[in-house]
Amino acid sequence: MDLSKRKFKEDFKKMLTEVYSMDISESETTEQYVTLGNLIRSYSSKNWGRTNQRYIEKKKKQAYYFSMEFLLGRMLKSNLLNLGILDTVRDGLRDLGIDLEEIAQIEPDPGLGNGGLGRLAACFIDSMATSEIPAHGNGIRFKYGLFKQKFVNGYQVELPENWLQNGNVWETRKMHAAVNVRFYGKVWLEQTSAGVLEPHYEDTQEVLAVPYDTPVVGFNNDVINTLRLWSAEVPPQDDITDYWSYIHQRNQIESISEVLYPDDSNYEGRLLRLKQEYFFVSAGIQSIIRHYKKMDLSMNHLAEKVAIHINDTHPALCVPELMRILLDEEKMDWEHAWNVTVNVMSYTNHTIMSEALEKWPIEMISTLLPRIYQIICEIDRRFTMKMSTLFEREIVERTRIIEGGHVKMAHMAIIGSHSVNGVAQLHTTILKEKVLHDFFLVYPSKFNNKTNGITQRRWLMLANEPLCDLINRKIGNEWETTPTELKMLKAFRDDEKTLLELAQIKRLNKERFAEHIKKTMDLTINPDAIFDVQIKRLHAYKRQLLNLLHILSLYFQLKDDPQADIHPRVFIFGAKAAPSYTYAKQIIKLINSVADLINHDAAIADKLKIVFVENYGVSLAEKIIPAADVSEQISLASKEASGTSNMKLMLNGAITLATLDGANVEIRDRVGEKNIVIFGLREDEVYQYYHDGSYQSRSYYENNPVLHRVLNGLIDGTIPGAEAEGRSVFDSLVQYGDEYFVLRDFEAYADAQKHIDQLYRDTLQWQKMALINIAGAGVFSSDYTVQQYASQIWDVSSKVRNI
Ligand code: CR1
Repeated sequence: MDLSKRKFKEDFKKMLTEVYSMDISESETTEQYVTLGNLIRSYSSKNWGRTNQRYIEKKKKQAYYFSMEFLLGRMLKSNLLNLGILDTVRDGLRDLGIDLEEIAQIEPDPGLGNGGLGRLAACFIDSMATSEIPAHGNGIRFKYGLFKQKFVNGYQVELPENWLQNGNVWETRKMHAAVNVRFYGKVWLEQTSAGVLEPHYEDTQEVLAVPYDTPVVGFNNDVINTLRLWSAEVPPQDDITDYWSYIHQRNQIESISEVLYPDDSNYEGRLLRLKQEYFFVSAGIQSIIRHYKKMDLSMNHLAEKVAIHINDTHPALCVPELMRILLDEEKMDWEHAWNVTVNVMSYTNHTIMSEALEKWPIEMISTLLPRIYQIICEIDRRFTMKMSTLFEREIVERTRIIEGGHVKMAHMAIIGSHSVNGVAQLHTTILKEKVLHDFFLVYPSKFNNKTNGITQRRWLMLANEPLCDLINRKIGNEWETTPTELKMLKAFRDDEKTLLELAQIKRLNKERFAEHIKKTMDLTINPDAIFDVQIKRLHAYKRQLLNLLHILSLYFQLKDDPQADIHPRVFIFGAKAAPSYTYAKQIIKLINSVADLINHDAAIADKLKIVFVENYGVSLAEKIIPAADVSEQISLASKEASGTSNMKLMLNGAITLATLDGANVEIRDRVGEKNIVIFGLREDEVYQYYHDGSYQSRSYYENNPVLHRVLNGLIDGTIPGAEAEGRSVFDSLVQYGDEYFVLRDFEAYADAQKHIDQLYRDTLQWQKMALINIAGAGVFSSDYTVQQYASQIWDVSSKVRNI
C-alpha cells in the first residue's frame, strides 16, 4: 500500500489519541503496540472487505484449511512487511522517538500449535494470501496456547500460556456469524410425509461457537484472506433456574476451547479432545454452508465452489459432518451426498508414528455424537460392502473405519477424501508402500506428494535482514515473489568478496544471539565457535540423544587431551516435551545436566558449550536460525515425515548434517552431496532390520570403546544430578533394544561431525557451501507448496509462479 512517512506519523498520533487519549510523550510501549496494531487493522480493513466481496461476486471456488493448530508467531512485523510499509513505519516511529523492535517484543507469541504441523499451517495461510489463492484457515481460538516451558533444576516444568491476557489486536469477534454445535443426547429418524428420513433429537447439549476472524495479509498484493478461530460459549438462555448448575455447565462448555493439547504424538484428554475436534469441524462446515447458500446454487454443486482440507486426522470428522448436513438438513440422498463430500474433502498425513494415528472408542463417539456415529457406521457398511466384491477380505478388514471397537480417523479421512498426500517424497513413498499400502491398493489415484515448505518472508526477510540486504544487493529482489530466483546467487559461489560478506553477516547474527543468551541465561558463548543447532519437539525418534552422546564423547576427548584439535562448538537445543512423555522429559533433564557439567568445567573453557533455551517457539526460532552454522536433522531414517526447520536453517545458510529422512533427501538433491553432510542408516536398511530383527544394540556398546565410555558415563556418576535419568536412558539403549537405532548410527554420526569440524576451518569453502544452500532453498518456499495444493488438489485459482 502507499503510505508516506508523514501520513503515517499523523495517523499514529491520531490513533493514539482516539484509543488512549494520550500523546506520545505519555504513552508506554504497550499503548504504542496496541495503537500500531489498530492502525494496521484500519489500513487493511478495506482490502479485507474487498477481497471477500471479490470472492462472492466472482463466485470463486474457495478452500478451507481445517487445522487443530496454527502456530502463528508474532504478527506485527509480518503484517507491516506484507502491507509493504515496514520501512516507512520503522522510520516514522524513529522520528517519533519510538523503536519498532521494542514495540514488536510486546506482542505475545500465540502458541496455538505444538510444532511442525501447526507452523506449516501458519506458513500456508501466509503463502495462500500471497499467491492470491482464495483460501482460509479454520481452527480453534484456544484460550491457553501451548504451555510455557521452564527449567527448574534442569527439569521441564509447564506453566500456562495466557496469551490473551491483554487482549488481541488482530482479531474481530463475529457474533452474527456464531453457530450452534450439538453434543450428546438421543437421536432417532422419522419418515416425513415426503418420504425422507428426518432426525429428531432429545436431551442434547448445545454449544455456541463464536468465530474470531484474523486478517491474513498477502505480500504486496491487496489480498487479505481470513483465519477463522472458534471459541466455545454458552448459548444465550433466558430461563436460568439453577444458577450453580448453569455455572457448572458454562465451565464445561468453555473448557472446549480452553487449552491446546500439548501433545503431537499421543491423543490424550480423550473426551475433551474429541469434543474439540467436532466443535471446530461442525462450526467451520456450518459457516461454509451458510456462505455457500448466499450464492444461491444447488448443493449438488458444492464441490465446484468449496474445497475442505483435513490437516492430519484431527479434523477427520469433516467427512461425517458434511454428510450429516447434506443428508439431514439439505435432504440429499446418500449417493449424491457422498459424491459431493468426497469431492470436497482432501487429507494430508503428517506422520507414520503409529501412536499418532488417532482412533476413538465406539462408546465414546456414539455417546458424544450419536448422529455422527450413525453416519460413520453407514459409511463403513457401504465401504466394506463395496470393497468385499473387489478385494481380499483381509484388505477390507484392515482398511475399514470401524474395527476392534474403535473408529479409525485416518481411515475415515482417506475413504472420505479424493486426495491423500504425504509431506515429502520419501514419506509419500513410505505411505504408499508400507504404512497405507492397503489403501494404496484400493485407491491408487488418490495418493500424491506435496513436499512441505516455509515462508521466506518470516524466515528470511523478517528474521535475517542483513542477509536479505546482501541478497538484494547481489541479485535484486525478484526472489521475494519468485523464490527460485535465489539460484542467481550461485553466480557468486567463487566470489571471495561475497563469501566474506556472508561470513560477516553470520558472525553478526551469532554475536546478536550470544548477547541474547548472555542476557537471558547469563551464559557466555563464543561467536567464533561453530553454532550447532537442533530445534524441534523432543521425541525419541528425532534423536536428540544421538547429539548428546556425541557431545559427551567430545567432552571425554578434551578431558583426556586438553590440546585435542577440536574446533570450539556451541551446541544449541530448543525443545519442548509433551508433559506426559516421561522419556522425553528425562532426556531434557539429561541434556541440562550435561550442560551444567560442561559449561562450568574451567578446563573445557569455551571449547564446548551447551545452550538449551527455555520455551522454544516461533519467536526464539527467529533468533536462533539466522545464527546457525550447522542444522541437525538426525532422525532415524523413515521416521520424520518431512521436517521444516531443515528448510528454514538452509535458507539462512546453515549446513545440514542429516540422515536421509523426510525432506532432507530433497535438500540433498538440490544442493548436491558436496554441500550437505549425510550419514547413517537409510530407510530401506531400517526396514531390513525390522524385517530380520537382527539389531543388537548391546554389541555396539560392547565393541565400540568410545561409545562404551560415553554410555558408562550415563551411569557412573559422571553427570551429577541426573543419575536416575542416566540409568533410564542407558537401559533403553543398551538393555531394551534401542528402538531408534541411536547406537547403530553413533559412529557414522561422530565421523560426520568430524567432517563438519574440518570443513568449518576453511572459511571460504564453508561459506561457498552456505551460499549454495541459500541459492537452493527457493523451491522449499511454501508459496510453491500451496500453489500445488491449489491446482492439483483443491482446484482453486492461484497466481502461479513457475518453479
Ligand atoms: C512431522 O513430524 C512435519 C510436520 C509438518 C509433523 C514433521 O516431520 O514436517 O508434521 N507431524 O508436515 C506431526 O506433527 C502429528 O504429526
